[in-house]
Amino acid sequence: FAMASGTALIYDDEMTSCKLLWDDPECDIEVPERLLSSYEQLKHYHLVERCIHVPVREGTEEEIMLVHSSEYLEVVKSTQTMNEEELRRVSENYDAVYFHPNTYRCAKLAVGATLQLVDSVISGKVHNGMALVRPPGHHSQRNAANGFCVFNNVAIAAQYAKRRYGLQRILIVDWDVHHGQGIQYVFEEDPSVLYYSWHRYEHQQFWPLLRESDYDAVGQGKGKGFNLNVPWNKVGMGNSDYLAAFFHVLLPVAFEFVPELILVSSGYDSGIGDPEGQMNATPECFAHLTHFLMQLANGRVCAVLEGGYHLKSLSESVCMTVKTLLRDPLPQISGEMAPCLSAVESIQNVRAAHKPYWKCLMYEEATPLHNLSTKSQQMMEAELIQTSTHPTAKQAVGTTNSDEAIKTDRFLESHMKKILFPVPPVKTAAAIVSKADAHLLPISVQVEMEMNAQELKTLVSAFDAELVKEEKALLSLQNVLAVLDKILKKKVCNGIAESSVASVSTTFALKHCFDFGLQRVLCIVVGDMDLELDLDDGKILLMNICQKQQTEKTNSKYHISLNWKEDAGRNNFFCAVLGFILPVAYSYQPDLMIIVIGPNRSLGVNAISLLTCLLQGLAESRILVVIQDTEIKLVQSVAKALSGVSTPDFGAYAPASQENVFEIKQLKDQLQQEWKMLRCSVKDWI
Ligand code: X5A
Ligand code: ZN
Repeated sequence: FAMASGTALIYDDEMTSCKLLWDDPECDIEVPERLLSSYEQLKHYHLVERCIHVPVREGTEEEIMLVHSSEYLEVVKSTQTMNEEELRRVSENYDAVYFHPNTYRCAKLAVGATLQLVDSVISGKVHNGMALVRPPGHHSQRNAANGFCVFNNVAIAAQYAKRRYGLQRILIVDWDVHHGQGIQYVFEEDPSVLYYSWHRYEHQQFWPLLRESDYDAVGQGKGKGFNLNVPWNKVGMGNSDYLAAFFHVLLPVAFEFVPELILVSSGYDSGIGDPEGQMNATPECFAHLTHFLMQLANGRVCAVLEGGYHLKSLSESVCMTVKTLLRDPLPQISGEMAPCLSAVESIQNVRAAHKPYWKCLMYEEATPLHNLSTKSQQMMEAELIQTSTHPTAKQAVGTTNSDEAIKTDRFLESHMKKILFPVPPVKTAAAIVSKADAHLLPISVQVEMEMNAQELKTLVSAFDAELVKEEKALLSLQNVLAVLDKILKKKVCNGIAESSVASVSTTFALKHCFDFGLQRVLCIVVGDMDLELDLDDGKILLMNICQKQQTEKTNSKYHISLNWKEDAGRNNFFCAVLGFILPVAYSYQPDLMIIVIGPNRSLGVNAISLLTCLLQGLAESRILVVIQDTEIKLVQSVAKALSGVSTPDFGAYAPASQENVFEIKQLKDQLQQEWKMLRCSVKDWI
């Protein structure tokens, strides 16, 4: 079974042919340049030529009527031949909408482009893709245009995928800064479509000013639990707030939901510099969000443009999304990794509201926070200023909007130069014991042959003169070193090495890393293994997922043990990885990761591979996996994960055991002062 490969890009400049013809300060940000500058920037980064171009088509009336009424369709159709006066009058019937004689044509192309993308992905012609469309869709409703949206492209696509392909579970992720109330209304009672949206809300003071955008709108009837709203009650949310919402809300639920297809309502008004959103997420944040979604639904991700009104921010973020869909390694995410109080409050509220519907939240304390006293809120705010600062909170007052926009332009110009890096031609290297097994690895993996014996001896003797005499250890080190060296010199991104003496090899590898000048190495040990390491200076963060209870050792900032019984591993995996390991790893911001797979593992092959996949957002994807025993199935699966040829399949979801959930909860409480991305409840703030 070969996985589909390739990324579709759908764009047609005909969709730039509609625009606002009169003065309207609310609508004048939705301009054709949004598409033009995004596409230009994609060309600039040579991303267009790496994608598979899929042509647009018009959505048919039948397809549009999967979501909209025929009466409404007729209204939109009638605008084609209207003069400006008539167009104005129709527009006034709706909230924040303008019509142009070409609007109907563009809106049909936007629907068709979205459906072309879904067809390409589901048929296996491509693996994933993005459609750059105008007008956007997520606010439009059965009988109404709304918020620049005419036809609900993504909602139509979900209905279409259900009808045409019989899909049973579709996830819609709406990372636009506005609530896609149009999508919520269509699927409120439908358990086959899980709708997730975060949005600027400010206690209902922000457009579209709806009560039903709050966290307690969980869906209705059979659809209860399948509508997830994360309302942001403050502006200035940034990378860490968005990631926290993914770790603590979307991802656990999504992994439990097991979607067959992911549609992204991909609006970038949630990005830095946007005049509507007033948020602070930098473009690489969208790379990380995209990367996490790619671990679900077999990687079948369809991103469809919604909002995004700061042209530079929009186009850089579009590029980061497409680059990630193409499976380039991700830039390190910038900024202090600590969600702000208001974000954590929203996250806690959604988690509490959804506790009845999701196993991953079943041990959650059911404490929504709506009646927090102003006093304690103020106290917590004071604390917030000490612990986490958001750029907008610090922004100078008295600057005009256009000053701000230009400032963001300049910031992004230098920021992108800082974070983008050349991608090594080969992603994954492997050094395996039995070279005869090389053909079992993905063809894109570069198999390492023997290292120069003298070079090796010199390296090893500098570390431990005794070791040079031990033939077996030497051979084992050779594998690890050959791969590590390639990673450090950026000839490959990541790699895998079999080693019969993993603990010695790992100690040696770490020493080598620091000699090379690395500052922080995240070391995850799966299985029972003793590593003699000095863990005081923070240059190593050691996490051990082991079966044997570690006597004496208590968990500390840089040494964390998760004790799991043999059979508990799989069920606890998501709870631990999403709620604990990833947040700690993102808080630590390593330069390199070493995953060591030892004996007596409490994680299976799929779990180890998925862990490897999920960690690839960190350290520019620099991961060394050291595998102690020669188990070709494991090596094969990890090699696939590292090189990105497939995402591991997990099958049915089982809830974590109460015992293990509590262990992780306790660890969270103990360590969230140090590793702030762990925060998903405000109780320790008070
Ligand atoms: C698609 C989108 C925003 C409408 C804002 C109206 N619409 N104030 O971002
Ligand atoms: Zn928007």
